[in-house]
Amino acid sequence: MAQATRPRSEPPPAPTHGDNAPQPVRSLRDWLDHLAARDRLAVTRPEVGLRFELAAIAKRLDGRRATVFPRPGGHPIPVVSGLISDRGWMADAMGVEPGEVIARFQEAALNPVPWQETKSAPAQEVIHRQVDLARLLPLPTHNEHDGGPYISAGLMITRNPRTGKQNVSIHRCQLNGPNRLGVLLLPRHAHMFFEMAEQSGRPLEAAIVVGVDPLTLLASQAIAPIDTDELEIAGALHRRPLAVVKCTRSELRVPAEAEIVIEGRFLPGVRELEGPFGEFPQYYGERAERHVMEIDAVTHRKDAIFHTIVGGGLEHLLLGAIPREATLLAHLQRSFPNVRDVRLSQGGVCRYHLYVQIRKRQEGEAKNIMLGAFAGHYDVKQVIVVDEDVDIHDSNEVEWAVATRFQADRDLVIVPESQGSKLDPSTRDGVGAKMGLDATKPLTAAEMVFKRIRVPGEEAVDVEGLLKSGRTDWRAALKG
Ligand SMILES: Cc1cc2nc3c(=O)[nH]c(=O)nc-3n(C[C@H](O)[C@H](O)[C@H](O)COP(=O)(O)O)c2cc1C
Ligand SMILES: [Mn+2]
Repeated sequence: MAQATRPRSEPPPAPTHGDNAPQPVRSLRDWLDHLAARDRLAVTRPEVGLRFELAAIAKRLDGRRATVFPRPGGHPIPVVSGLISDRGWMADAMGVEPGEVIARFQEAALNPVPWQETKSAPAQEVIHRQVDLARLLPLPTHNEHDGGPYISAGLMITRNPRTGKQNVSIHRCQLNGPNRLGVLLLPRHAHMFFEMAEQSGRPLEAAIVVGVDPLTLLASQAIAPIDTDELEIAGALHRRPLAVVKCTRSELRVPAEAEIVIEGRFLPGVRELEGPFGEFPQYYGERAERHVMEIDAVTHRKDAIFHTIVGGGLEHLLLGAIPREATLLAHLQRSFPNVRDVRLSQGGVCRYHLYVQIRKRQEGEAKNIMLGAFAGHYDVKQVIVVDEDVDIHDSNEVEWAVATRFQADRDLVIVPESQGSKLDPSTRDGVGAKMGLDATKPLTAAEMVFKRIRVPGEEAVDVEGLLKSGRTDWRAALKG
């Protein structure tokens, strides 16, 4: 997509953080260019159907390519999905090595960069005050039993009614009427602000920002204290202040480079049915009475792009995993400096199963570490602790450690009836058990007992050079 417009008051160029160091990505369009240059972007034929067909294609390409859908369902605004399919892609977006992603996120979360306001913004090139969302935007329906078309990749910007500080989070938004959305607000920051507003009988102003770069999306998932503005974490990830613009109907500030902004407010005393919706554990989030947002205005770029996240896809999983890993690692390392790395496994829906790699110093400490991890986030349901010779980025390695270093009568910890994830259908409304597995070697084991087999020279040997290229005629080869 051509870069047709630029903000008139662009922030100054960023200071570099090293000679020729790769720079963080700053806009959705730059990111699409980056993906296209690496053969990680697919463009479909025009007019793919918004109901299921679009999600079906995005899902099939999940993990390999992001997808651009021109004229989806005949709508002039294109849709993009699958912006992050891989942790390596997020490293590229940050401008760091894959092994540095967690540390970079921790650094950004600890050193937020205040945003910079601009007067005119690409996000407001076109302004609609007569709002019919289904007509203005290409809203897709993803899963078989979803309650309707959804906005699934919008940053919900709200403000603390008491302090004025902004918050950013992502919430599923079901189309409930031409200018009404049913929104799932789990009890975190946006929900808290809404309760403050509702108690005084007032609406809560909100803006939904669709079409931002992957770092701003990631920042929205930071597990930060209340009154930490996640747009400032986005600034830190960008290594320069994020340009923001004031909304046309409220005091909220939104990313100026965004593709689309939906302005409105949550209504006090109003609830409407929302759901079901296909969620990250690969099950449906239930249909229930939820908060309602009424929309007053939609603004967008002249040639706007709409972003959708297919529930349970890698984009959804990784956006949650990276900030959680950053928080869990920092949390564990405060008490256990010998914790080296953590990983929320993909099979554990990037939320429930945590691998912890330690440099073991003391028998029994793996069990203390498990308990620390359960306390670190209530979603964590299973913790496997391994030694530093086990690669926790490879689930097969972790399973091997469990297979050969773990005995259930001695190395298993179960905490019954504790708080878990309400989206885990095996819990009783979020009440379930925790399980910890100590798969570390005993410190006192005789050296040869846990010595991993190794063929000397296996890594170094030049196999390609030694194999005659493509030759399969073994009889002729043996004759010399
Ligand atoms: C794609 C995606 C969809 C999400 N949907 C919801 C949702 O519908 N409701 C919700 O409360 N949280 C949802 N979340 C999680 C929140 O956005 C996340 O926990 C956020 O960090 C909360 O911000 P806060 O701590 O500032 O309140 C979603 C996250 C992602 C990545
Ligand atoms: Mn927050």
